Amino acid sequence: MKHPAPPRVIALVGPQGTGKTTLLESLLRTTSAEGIRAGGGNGTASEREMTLELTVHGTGFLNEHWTFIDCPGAPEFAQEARQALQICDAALVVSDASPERAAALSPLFTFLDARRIPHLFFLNLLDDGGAPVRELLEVLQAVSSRPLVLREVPLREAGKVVGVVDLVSERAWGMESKGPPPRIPLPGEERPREEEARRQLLERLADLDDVLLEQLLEDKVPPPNVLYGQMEQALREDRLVPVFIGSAERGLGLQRLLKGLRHEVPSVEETRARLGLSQEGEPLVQAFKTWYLPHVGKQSLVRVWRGEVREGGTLAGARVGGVMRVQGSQQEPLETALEGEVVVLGKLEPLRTGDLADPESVRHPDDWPQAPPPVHQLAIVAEKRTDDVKLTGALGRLVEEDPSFSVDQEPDSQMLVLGGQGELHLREGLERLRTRMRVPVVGRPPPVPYRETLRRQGTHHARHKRQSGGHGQFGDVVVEVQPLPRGQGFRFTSAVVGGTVPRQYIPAVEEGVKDGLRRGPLGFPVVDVAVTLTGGTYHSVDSSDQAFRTTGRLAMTEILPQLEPVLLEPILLVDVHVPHEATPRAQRLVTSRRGQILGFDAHPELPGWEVLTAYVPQAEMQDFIVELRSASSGLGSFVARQDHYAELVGKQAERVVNQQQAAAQR
Ligand SMILES: Nc1nc2c(ncn2[C@@H]2O[C@H](COP(=O)(O)OP(=O)(O)OP(=O)(O)O)[C@@H](O)[C@H]2O)c(=O)[nH]1
Ligand SMILES: [Mg+2]
Repeated sequence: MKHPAPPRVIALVGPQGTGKTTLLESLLRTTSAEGIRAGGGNGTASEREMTLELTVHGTGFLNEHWTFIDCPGAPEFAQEARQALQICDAALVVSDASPERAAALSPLFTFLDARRIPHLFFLNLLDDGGAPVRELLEVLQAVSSRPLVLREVPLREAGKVVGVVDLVSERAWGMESKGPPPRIPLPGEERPREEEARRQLLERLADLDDVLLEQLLEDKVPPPNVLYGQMEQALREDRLVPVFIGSAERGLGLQRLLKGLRHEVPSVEETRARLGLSQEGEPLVQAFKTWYLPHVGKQSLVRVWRGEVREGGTLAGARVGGVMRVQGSQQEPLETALEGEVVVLGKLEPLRTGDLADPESVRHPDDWPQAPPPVHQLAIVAEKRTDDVKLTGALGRLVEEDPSFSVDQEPDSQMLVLGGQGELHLREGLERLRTRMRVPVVGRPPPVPYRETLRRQGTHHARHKRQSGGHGQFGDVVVEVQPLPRGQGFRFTSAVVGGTVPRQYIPAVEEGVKDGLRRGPLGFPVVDVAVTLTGGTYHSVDSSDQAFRTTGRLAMTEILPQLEPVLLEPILLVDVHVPHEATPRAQRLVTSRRGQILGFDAHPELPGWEVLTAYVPQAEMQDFIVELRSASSGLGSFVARQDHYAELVGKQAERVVNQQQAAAQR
């Protein structure tokens, strides 16, 4: 039996809320998958919500199979989209026609261009009126290293868009309702504009093709089929980005888009070659998403790169516990998954997202997109104490499902801290812990690791003496305490001469001093101090390690309050990434958060973006991302790392100390 041609896989990507899900629904309606709602639920278009997780939908068009992966557009969920992009044959970038979208498209184009992922562009929301398409394209061109080549222009009647004109064939089509769109005549007065746009298209193509360039110079224009062929080739080689136009909601330009996909999107063989995967060999799959379902366990969403996969077969040395076709939130068991298909595989424990697996082995490709560092954190505890043990495992699975979550342990409090890409992302994380992992948790802002140090130096004589029948305890030390410059930590030296404190007890004194510094008079660990043991006395029977350790601690608790303790707060070095237009607002935000701006520069990778570098107190970073996003149309982000500690005095310091003392009394 001859298998049908393998499906081709398209990832729908683009800025948030530009109509990707709407477009998918319209495409499904136009093609064979009649009446399926891409969003999963069964609400109407007006209740459509932003996409948080990718969904997979298969359909057929003109006897060919297609798999569409609808990806979230929100930057908080960008990792989902990047993972889908890694395994698709082509990306379909959907954006509405507004110049402000350039900033949002910049990271996406940069990703696609760097990885040489063929992509097409659908300019959506071409409704009544609308912006002049060619002007808009010039704005967007600034953020794409590949030429954006307009393939169609809108046809307007009395200011209303009524159809699209294909610039290659110079034919016009009207709105689609049920079947294919009607051919409509191209009115004479539209001709000059159409011809001008066509001339630009040919020039763009000629830039990529010397033969065409010569022909054009001799005023010879090749026939449409030759031009279509050249464009197919150029897309496959990722040398240009064809731009289709239309309206997802009103059914404009959809058939033209589907035909464009049909002719121009590379096949699975070509994609395999692009990714450097060999054509010959045993079955090969790649996981691009992983999830855990209650009662079902682990499921891996994979693309089959080579061969066939069967339930009960072997992959990554493990048994394939089920092969399922996916359609939105529905799954349906399959006997065999064929080359090129996207399917769910059950219970493949060794397989992690990104992994390539053949029957015996598994490897993680170096170029699998790395998750961005977290920008928002919550300290979390299980709602029920009895879930504490389950929590660690649940968090591990959550990070496996979405590597843009991270889990750390806060060193001072030992609390578990869940990091993520924003408020919404973390809320989604907690929700998944509750529903999929069955461990309800509560999250709250993580503690700030304050420290304290001293402003004065001093000497202190401490004695610990206890007589309680039998053996007593006796320790006696003289210590000198000195503040050190910032960042020097803790230093202990002994300057004891003549054995006034016998050598064997000195380490115990140091331990005791450290005990005493663990929680200073303000309630935080004491740092940047030097302690010198200068003398003391001992008792031949009652002295012991334990007694000297207690004495060391006592010396600290007695002397520290007299040496002007001062609070230290952690300061982060923060690189804030924002679209150029948002830089002044980001700057104001940093300043209002007691930040100190160190400078700004053009972003090294993203056209149209800037990097603002600043010192910001960690205490001010708690919901920084929330305000940064609202100051930058949802696009801004940052990378922060601990840099140094700085003194904090006055009202703010008082508040911190009072809170710490109140917490200690609870
Ligand atoms: N007027 C008009 N509205 C549209 C069109 N396409 C989408 N919309 C509307 O735009 C809004 C966002 O559409 P979605 O399809 O959810 O956008 P999305 O790109 O999937 O959004 P995210 O998944 O959050 O990135 C919805 O209210 C749609 O009804 C269009 O062609 N014309
Ligand atoms: Mg969506």
